[in-house]
Amino acid sequence: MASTSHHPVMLPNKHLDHLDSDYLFHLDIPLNDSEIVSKFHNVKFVCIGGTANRMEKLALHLGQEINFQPTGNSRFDYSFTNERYSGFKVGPVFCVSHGIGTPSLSVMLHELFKLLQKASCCDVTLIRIGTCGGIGISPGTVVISTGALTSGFEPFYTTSSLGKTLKLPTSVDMNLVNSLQGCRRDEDGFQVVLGKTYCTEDFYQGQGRLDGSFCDYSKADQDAFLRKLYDLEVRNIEMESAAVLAMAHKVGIRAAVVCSVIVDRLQAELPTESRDNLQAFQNNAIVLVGRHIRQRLNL
Ligand code: DUR
Repeated sequence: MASTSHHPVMLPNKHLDHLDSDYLFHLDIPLNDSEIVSKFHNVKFVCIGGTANRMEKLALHLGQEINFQPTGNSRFDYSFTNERYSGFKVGPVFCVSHGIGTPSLSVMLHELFKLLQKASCCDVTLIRIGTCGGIGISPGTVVISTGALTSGFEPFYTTSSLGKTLKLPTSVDMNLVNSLQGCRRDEDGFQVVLGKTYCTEDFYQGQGRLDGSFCDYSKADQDAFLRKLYDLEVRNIEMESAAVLAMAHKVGIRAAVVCSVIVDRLQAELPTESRDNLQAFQNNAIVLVGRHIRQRLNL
């Protein structure tokens, strides 16, 4: 690693010290199985994204980037797939799916963080690689989040604890953001933009679309909403950034959100590009993160 710092994952939950056994119910990993847990000790990067398929391809791509040599017949040094989530580990990189939205994501992150602590991981970076709608940003562009806003246009991830609303501040590591941005090369056929991300609980009304199953606002209201986001320096909309940035901040793990724009919301509701083009757009974020990981691993 380029950095000489040494930050072990240390979770702010004293109850964890007193559990006899602990099973990661959604990741399907028994934390008292030291053979499995020790496989994760070398993890330095956790890359997360919506779907299992995309995470498997991502792990294979990143494995090639870092010259990962699998042992035996498996292409990964650990993998799991269940009805909820999937994960694929290639050396120091672990790619895990999170589904859609912060509720699905947060369940996975709690368990992932517990796994990282149990495996005594140090200096871990968490990167969400996803898709998003752009605000005045054309499809194919990669947006790196400089912060996340949620409803009310506030920089908090809102959840609940014992029936009370819990607002966790979102926080971004600008060194990580700048380093990711610096991985763009002049010959790349895409732009990289920094901006705030608006994180919603819904794809349709939450993101100001007119084509949900119900909608009680006008086209003029939609225009005003998207314009307001632009004026607040928001450059993209998706459904997970606030929880990624707030939960990672809460447990002291460096995190970033890197998303490929698949539709400019100032131009259209849904993507109009071909499946092949959408695939290529998603690759842009992956290319950038792959270079960052190689650089950080001194490869
Ligand atoms: N996504 C959005 N809005 C968009 C494009 C992509 O939320 O306009 C992301 C976030 C979510 C999934 O996980 O993709 C929804 O399709």
